[in-house]
Amino acid sequence: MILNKAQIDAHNEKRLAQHKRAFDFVSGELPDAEAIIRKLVDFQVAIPSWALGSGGTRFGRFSGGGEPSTLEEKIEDIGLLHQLNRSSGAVSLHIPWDIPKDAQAIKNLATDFDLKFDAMNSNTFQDQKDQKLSYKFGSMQHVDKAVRQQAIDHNIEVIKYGEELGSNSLTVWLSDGSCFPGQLNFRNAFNNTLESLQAVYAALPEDWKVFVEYKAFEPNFYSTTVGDWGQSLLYASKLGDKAYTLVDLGHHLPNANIEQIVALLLNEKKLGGFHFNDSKYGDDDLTVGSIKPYQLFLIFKELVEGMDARGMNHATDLGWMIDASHNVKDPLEDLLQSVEAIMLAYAQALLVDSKVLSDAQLNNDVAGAQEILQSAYRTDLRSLVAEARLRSGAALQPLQLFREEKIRQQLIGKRGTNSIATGL
Ligand code: PSV
Ligand code: MN
Ligand code: MN
Repeated sequence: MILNKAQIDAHNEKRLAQHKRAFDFVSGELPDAEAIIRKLVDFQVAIPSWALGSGGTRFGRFSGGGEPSTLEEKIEDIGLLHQLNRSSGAVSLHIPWDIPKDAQAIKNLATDFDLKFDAMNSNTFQDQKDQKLSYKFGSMQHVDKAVRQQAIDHNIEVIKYGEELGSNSLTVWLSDGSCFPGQLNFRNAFNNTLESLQAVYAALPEDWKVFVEYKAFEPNFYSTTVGDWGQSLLYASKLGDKAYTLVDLGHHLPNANIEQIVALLLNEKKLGGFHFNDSKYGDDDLTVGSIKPYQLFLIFKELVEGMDARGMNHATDLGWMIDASHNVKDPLEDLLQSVEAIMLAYAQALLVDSKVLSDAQLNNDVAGAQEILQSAYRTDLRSLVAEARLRSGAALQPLQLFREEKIRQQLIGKRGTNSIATGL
């Protein structure tokens, strides 16, 4: 392991007095800081195996060096993140980018780092070497039944890998759609996709869930067959109780009210998974909370309220994953920032007194309701998030520790400057 407990302890020791001052100041003002801290300690967000190298754009890729080039190294990187913040305790694999050749060995390695396997992701949006039929004109929607069958078989294979690793969910994101009017018969594309998804659903183990991820556009720019939450909800409803919608924050048309979508999907018991990222224009996959942190807070407020209304466990009853990756930052620093933004928004959402808010709503007190939300959002809870880390044995300031211990330089020393992570 690149980092040991003594290094984390020494880092925390140096910052403890300053941290305590900030924490006592804030927690003294809160009605129940302890309850928030307990929830923060439990909350874990999965790291996708494809976010550990610099990636992102179609136009160029600039590796900062020391990227993990095997699945084992990717798990080591996620283990390192988890040591630093104790909130990244799960891995989400993309097949075939990260095929576990020896599943038991990979599982053991993950256990050494205290990591679980979250949702498995299939990939029928690219052609792979040695693949028989092409997905150029779609996969599950394809006019040729043989292509559809190939896509079904691939998803079933992904489930098999997941079973070996102890995962219990499959995320299906399809790039299927069309680029020009007339290219596709919408109804046929929908029905073919439904039939294909039904075949995958039939192969799901008893305790598994399938998440149908939607996306408005890209790589198809005229229509997408699972293009929005309505279409995803239709598929999930027709498939059955084990099928859910997955919301990726970057997959909406500009200015969509994502918090309302989340509230309604939870209300319908059909929200299953979540991909965090941020964007200014489209599916930008930028660091969580870097562009629209208030929107992130509003989404979390709906998640907390909706899950509480249904008696759900925040930490385990939805599949939480970061789906961000780009070109200009160290991917590990970037992921630390994303996790921090998620924990902060979650903490702020937990601060909202739903009873007081509900009273304001029942009285049509519009200004009062806005004050309640904004005062939670404007409360600086960074020291609470740090306290949760401290209590779980992580670093008070993960990013600083990453830099102090020159971890990237160590990774470059081990893996070289030219190592390339597989993925996007
Ligand atoms: C597609 O844009 C997506 O959000 C899906 O979740 C994919 O699995 C992931 O990005 C990586 O391409
Ligand atoms: Mn996604
Ligand atoms: Mn995406």
